[in-house]
Amino acid sequence: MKKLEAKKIFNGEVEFLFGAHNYSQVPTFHFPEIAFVGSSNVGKSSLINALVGKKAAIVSNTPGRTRQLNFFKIFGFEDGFILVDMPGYGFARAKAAHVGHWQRTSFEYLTKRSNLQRVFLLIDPTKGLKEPDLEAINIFNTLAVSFQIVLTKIDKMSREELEKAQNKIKKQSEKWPAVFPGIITCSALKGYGIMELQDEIVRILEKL
Ligand SMILES: Nc1nc2c(ncn2[C@@H]2O[C@H](COP(=O)(O)OP(=O)(O)O)[C@@H](O)[C@H]2O)c(=O)[nH]1
Ligand SMILES: [Mg+2]
Repeated sequence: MKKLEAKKIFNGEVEFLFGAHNYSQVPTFHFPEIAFVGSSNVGKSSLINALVGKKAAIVSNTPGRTRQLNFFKIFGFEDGFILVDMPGYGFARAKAAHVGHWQRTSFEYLTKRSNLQRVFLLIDPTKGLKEPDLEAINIFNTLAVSFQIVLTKIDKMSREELEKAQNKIKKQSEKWPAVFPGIITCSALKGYGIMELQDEIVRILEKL
């Protein structure tokens, strides 16, 4: 897929479908879904906005919406596909009884959704992998949920710092069976890596 075509797909019509508090509220769709997961403030909503070139996900930043799963439909490719803006985690298996309702909802979504084609796990490279990230990765590996690492906010680092952080995560990822190879680096603020991520999503859709 040519870069221009991917860009055209993402710059076309996008619609906020709904926000779900419970997994049971989420209808069964036959459109492919791509989910964006990560800790609060890692930049999930900003990245979705950057991908679609408009303020689509801003709606999820309004109070009450941040603990929902927010579904955005992009119409420009075949019958359309869906980007899912997830609430910030973490999941703590050992403390299942104490895990918040919205975290359980996320967990249920990520593990039950048959049309979920890829999970992008966002990591802030200035912080590296934290305990909640490792817990999520553990769950993905255990349940064979295919996920790919996206380093966000790379505008905050020098090239050398980024390379160092990226190498460290790459090394850690060698032990993860469910990780999709290739770390994507981007900045929603500066637009770096956005086209690459658009291309990656289109590649996922083309393979279906
Ligand atoms: N410097 C920088 N800041 C960013 C970037 N993406 C998001 N932010 C900021 O990080 C904060 C959290 O972003 P948001 O998208 O709401 O994160 P979410 O909680 O994961 O949805 C906001 O203040 C954003 O402006 C980025 O690429 N670079
Ligand atoms: Mg958000």
